[in-house]
Amino acid sequence: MTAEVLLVNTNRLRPPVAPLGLEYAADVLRARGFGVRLLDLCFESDPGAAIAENLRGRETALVGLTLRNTDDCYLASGVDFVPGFAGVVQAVREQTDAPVVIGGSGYSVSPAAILEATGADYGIAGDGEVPLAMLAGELAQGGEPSRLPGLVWREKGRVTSNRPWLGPVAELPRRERTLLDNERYFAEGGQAGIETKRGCDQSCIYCADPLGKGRRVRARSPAQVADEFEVLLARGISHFHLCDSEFNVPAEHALGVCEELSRRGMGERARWYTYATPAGFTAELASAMRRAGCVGINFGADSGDDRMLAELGRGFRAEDLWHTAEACREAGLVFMYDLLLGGPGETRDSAARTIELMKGISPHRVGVSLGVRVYAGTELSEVVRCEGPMAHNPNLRGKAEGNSEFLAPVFYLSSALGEDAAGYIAELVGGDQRFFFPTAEAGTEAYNYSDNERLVEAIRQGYRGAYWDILRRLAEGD
Ligand code: B12
Repeated sequence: MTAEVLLVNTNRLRPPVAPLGLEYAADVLRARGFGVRLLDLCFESDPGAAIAENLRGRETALVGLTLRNTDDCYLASGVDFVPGFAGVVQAVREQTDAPVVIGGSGYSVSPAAILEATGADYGIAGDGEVPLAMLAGELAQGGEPSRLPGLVWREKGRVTSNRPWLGPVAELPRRERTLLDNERYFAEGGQAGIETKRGCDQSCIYCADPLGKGRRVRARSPAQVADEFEVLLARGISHFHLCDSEFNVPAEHALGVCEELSRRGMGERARWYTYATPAGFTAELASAMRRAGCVGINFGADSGDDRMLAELGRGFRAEDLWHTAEACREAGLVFMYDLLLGGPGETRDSAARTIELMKGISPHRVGVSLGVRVYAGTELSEVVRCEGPMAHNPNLRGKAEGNSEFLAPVFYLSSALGEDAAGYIAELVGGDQRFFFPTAEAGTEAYNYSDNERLVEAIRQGYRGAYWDILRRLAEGD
């Protein structure tokens, strides 16, 4: 019998979010003839013991570990997950001589630095399914893997990397969704993830998504997406969150998916949520989404100030936020606007204008993030470099020293907001219940989904759906 590939989920946050990437990787590995087993540390009370037990006395060809989040990306809390992940890699190493490979959406924001920090043998940046199967094949044959797409490895003491795999996702095998305990994730996490495409062609200066997923959109066919809904619905899973960067990029694909979902009666059978951009969002798309089972949308609005929207590289204007809101209301969709305050050029005036606009438009909820996480390879990281030595940059918060790869949480917070930026924003929000504004003092449960007990309890009581919408319903007694 050939040795199996062991896939390890290291994300233990609550509510639990299923590691979709591992599930998709398993489909490709199996299609290429590999045996696959899962160790889901999310549901293990003693991860160290579970690792030892899983690896003891078993032939293992390769161990793949996923890192979904490097940190919680919140300035107010600034929780760093990389040290814990490095500990898990170490624990695996102690139990096996099999090659250790790491990957994931968190891993892909800083692949070389995380390979160094963890001591894993290989990393795969970006899409993982095909490169992981290729690597497993190459290693099984004693081959030389250094030409594989997305591979990150050490050569003569230096970390080297290849470009990510950016092939057609529509040609990947059918998504079986059989690796994980999806029913348990639904019962405890309140939703299941589904991807309709990868990649994003928008030019938001702070976003790391295009680095890992590419700038060219690689779509799955509407029928493939609908099939995946069917697979999960058949197991009693009824609430979904799309895992696209932005569902309506491009709008034609979004419309095509909606048509297929409507044709299969998803409007009556499924309830789903998604991220979307206000750029080019139309009433036609809103009503198509509603007919297809969409119930709520989280828009990355970022700002209500035209100058700031331009600074952040957004492709819309403040006025569009009114039209988007109107389209959602007409279609009967619940929606929220996510703000990203404190970026380059933010002033007390631009922040005040943004909060005022939000109060005027009155989306169902407004999420406020203060401080923009800086990632290597983004335009924002170039802005930071141009501003001189990081340690003396008045616009940086978090780990500004000895962190030139931006791996530890570090945030841009425009000094023009003043010493007490959080206090100022809190004053502007003025206790308005429609706003989620996490602060260090009040705790971040108001909006952070990382170990959020309020959400865990609500889901236990039967709430389902996007977390912002569950928090909204809790507040409104809905
Ligand atoms: C949808 C989404 C959510 C939804 C999830 C809904 C659901 N049911 O799945 C919600 C809203 C709940 C959410 C919450 C959070 N999220 Co989120 N989320 C996303 C998003 C848009 C998609 C994630 C996804 O599933 N993608 C699809 C899968 C298939 O892709 P993937 O996971 O990347 O896997 C591929 C590769 O990474 C690789 N791979 C994965 N694992 C492995 C393992 C090995 C061994 C290998 C080789 C390869 C590999 O192969 C896979 C297939 O190609 C991403 C951004 C993005 N565009 O990916 C952010 C993202 C992952 N989230 C992020 C964050 C910060 C969070 C929160 C911590 C926010 C918070 N503070 O509340 C929480 C954490 C929740 C939790 N429990 O972990 C960040 C992480 C950034 C970072 N620095 O690490 C991201 C990248 C967004 C961003 N750019 O800031 N999120």
